[in-house]
Amino acid sequence: MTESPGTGTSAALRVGVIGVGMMGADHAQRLAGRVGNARLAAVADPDRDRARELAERFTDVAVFADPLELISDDDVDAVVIASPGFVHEEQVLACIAAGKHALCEKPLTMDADSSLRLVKAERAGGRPLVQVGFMRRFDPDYAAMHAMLGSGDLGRLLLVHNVHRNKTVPDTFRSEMIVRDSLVHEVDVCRWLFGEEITEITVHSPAPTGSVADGVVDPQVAVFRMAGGGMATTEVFVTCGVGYEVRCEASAERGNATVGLGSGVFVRAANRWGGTIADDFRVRFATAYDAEVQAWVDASRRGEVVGATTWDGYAATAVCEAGLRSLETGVPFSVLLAATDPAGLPTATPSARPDKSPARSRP
Ligand code: ISE
Repeated sequence: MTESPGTGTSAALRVGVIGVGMMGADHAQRLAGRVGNARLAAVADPDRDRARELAERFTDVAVFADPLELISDDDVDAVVIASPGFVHEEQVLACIAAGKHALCEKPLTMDADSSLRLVKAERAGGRPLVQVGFMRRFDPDYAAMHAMLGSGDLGRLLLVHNVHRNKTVPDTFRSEMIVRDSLVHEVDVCRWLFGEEITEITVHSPAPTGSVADGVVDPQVAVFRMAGGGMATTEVFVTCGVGYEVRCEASAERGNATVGLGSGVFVRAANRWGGTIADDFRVRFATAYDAEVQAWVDASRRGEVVGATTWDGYAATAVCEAGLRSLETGVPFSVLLAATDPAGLPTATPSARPDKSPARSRP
């Protein structure tokens, strides 16, 4: 592409993907085959052999071992960051410094302070560049529920109940990851559905399943208090053994709505009666991921950001940080967000309890 994104050019956006694990490979595949106006131009991973292996599945894809080299490469217009969360800060900052659009997988970073640094860096740059990968916002059913609640037809939203179950996770998965990598999705869903910040979180530790290592708390039950007084509950159970089950039920003044009761074909055959459950999130949310990446490509070419912003990523990280303290201590923690900068870029959701101090939590 000879012109930079956002200048109305018709050339395809040349996208680099950082991280060639499950999610990076999935995004590479979608960029190479299913997303319009984009081209998979490069992949990067410290494990160069794995990066090469992925690149060889497509044509004309450059390979980098150093993600920062991919970001600064002149033949890369925009970047999908699917690396582990602890390297996101450095990579997102490099994208902002290079003026390149980024789609960063969740969590935005590992703690609220570093996420806030990204909010500030993006604002200092003067233009929105970063979308955070909260794909539920692009799932047709979640989007329809959001629109229905937004229309006001059901009255004021009072309660949300989420279920988030994974069939299984790698053995390395620990209690903290259930909060940071899994619950973080429902943190975003609740902020988005209520249009308010979460002001308090409690993470309860019920008796654990026998299928996890000693000391791992699975399942967990999280309770959020919203700025307007509403509440939300979430069961996260990452080794449920059944399949990838995600549900969200919203209870409003004049009705309720549920997403995730199952769809598709209902079968009676071979002693089986009913539908099927996807094994993992790449299948359940395939349509959402496609729509999310297409929306990101289209917005990047216009020089805009859609979906979750760095502020949303920061707020979600701050809630999870408080959630981790609650998980450790068993008591509720308040979420105090940094004040929004009135001179900065608009945020998608205003801070519920502005405080002059940086993001922090307290019991
Ligand atoms: C994973 O990282 C995801 O993002 C999935 O959506 C989530 O369901 C899973 O629990 C996480 O490990």
